[in-house]
Parts: sequence; structure tokens; C-alpha cells
Amino acid sequence: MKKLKLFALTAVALMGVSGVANAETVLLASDDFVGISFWVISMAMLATTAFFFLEAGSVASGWRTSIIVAGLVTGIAFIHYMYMREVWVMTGESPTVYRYIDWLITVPLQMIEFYLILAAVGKANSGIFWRLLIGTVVMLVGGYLGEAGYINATLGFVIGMAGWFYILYEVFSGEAGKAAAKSGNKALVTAFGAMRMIITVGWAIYPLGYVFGYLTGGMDANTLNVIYNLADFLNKIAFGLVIWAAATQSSGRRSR
Ligand SMILES: *C/C=C(C)/C=C/C=C(C)/C=C/C1=C(C)CCCC1(C)C
Repeated sequence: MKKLKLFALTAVALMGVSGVANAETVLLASDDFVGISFWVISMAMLATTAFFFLEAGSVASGWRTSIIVAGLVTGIAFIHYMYMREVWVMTGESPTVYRYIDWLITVPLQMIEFYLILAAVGKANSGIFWRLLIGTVVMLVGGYLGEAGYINATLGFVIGMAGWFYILYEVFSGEAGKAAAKSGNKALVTAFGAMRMIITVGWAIYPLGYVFGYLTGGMDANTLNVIYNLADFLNKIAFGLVIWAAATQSSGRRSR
């Protein structure tokens, strides 16, 4: 019994010591700019989440779900950024698994936004929803298999690009694009157009990160993560704000 106690005490003491030793290495270094970007973005995600949830109550009821989903996207990203930040600051390695789990949840939610804003004005059908979802899964699974080394990085890239182009086809020339154009709702057309630009121009940053991270020879974790972080900041926060702006506008509360 005594021995056991002594053993437990020693273990606790050792844990304390190693905790202190670790504490030094897990602190953010002042020249770790990638780590700093992880910190800044995690806080931005938190702030935007609070903002969207607080605003959801004051838009017209048809837009409410869209604003809540925008808050879910940044909220889920916030939690993943806490983990990704930790992995990066502690190991200097790319938090690929966390990143893709985050994308696998948040990107489909953003695709659902296209469907939701069409549904808000009564123009949606389930085919649009499924096609956008399938395009997303192909894009992300291709990218993950390539980044995690299950398949050749170039092959993963090609599969990912195919999924992305399929999504773009749907929102520009496919049924979703046509439904938006015919809706006759000005706020919807504006929001749809802006969201479409984001997933064309804003999303183009991701394949660039992939190219510079994996395809230009060797593995560049710094460039990869800085580019992905910047892209997430833009594509999650600005994307939600565009929807929020359309919702506020069409709820007739521009001046309160
Ligand atoms: C909030 C997170 C978002 C909006 C993530 C989006 C991710 C992409 C658009 C990723 C795209 C990729 C390609 C188009 C090809 C190469 C592989 C990916 C997965 C990086």
C-alpha cells in the first residue's frame, strides 16, 4: 500500500515536471507565423459564430436556417482550429486529419446553403441538394487520399478538381443556377451570385495550396497551411456574411 502510494506520488510529480517541460514547447513562438495565423483564425471563427447566432433571431423566418447554418460552419471550424493550432504549434506538422474532418462537415453544410436560400424563396428541389453533395464528397475524398498518401498526390488532385468542377457546373449552368436566375428575388440573385463567386475564386485558393504544398517538389507544410488558413478565413466567414447581408436586406431591416 505504502509502495503504491509512493509510486502514485512519483508518477504525479513526474507528470508535473514533464508538464512544465512541455509547456515551454507548446507556447506559440513569436516567429511562428503559421501558428499565429492558426490563432487569429480560431478567434475570428469564434467571433463570427457568436455574431451569426445572435443575428439569426432578427431576420425574416425564411432566412433564419441559412444564418444558423452559417454559424454552425464557423462554430465547427472554431473547434477544429483549436485542435489544428495545437497540432501545428506542438509538432510543426500539417493537421491533415483534423482539417479534412472539418471540411467534410463544413463544406457540405455550405453546399446546403445554396439549397436553403433557394428553398427560402421556394425554388429548391432535392436533386440540386444531392448533386452538390456528391460533388463535395468526390472533391474532398480525392484531396484527402492524395494528402494523406493513400494515393498518388497528382491523382488525388485530379479527382478533387473533377469534384469541384462538377459543383461549379451545377451552380452556374445546372439546375441550381437556372432556378436562381428564374427566381425573380433580387436579394436571392445577389446572394447566389456572390456565393457562386466565392466558391469559384475563393475556393481556387485550396488547389493552389495543394499544388504548392505537394506538387511542386518536396513537401512544404508552411506554405500549405498558411494558404489553407487564409482560404478558410475567407471562405467560411465572408461566405456567411454574404448570406447574412442578403437576409438582412430582404428582411427589410437595413436601418434599425
Ligand atoms: C471551410 C472549408 C472549405 C470551404 C474548404 C474547401 C476545400 C476545397 C474547395 C478543396 C479543394 C481541393 C481541390 C479543388 C483539388 C485538390 C484537393 C482539394 C481538396 C484541396
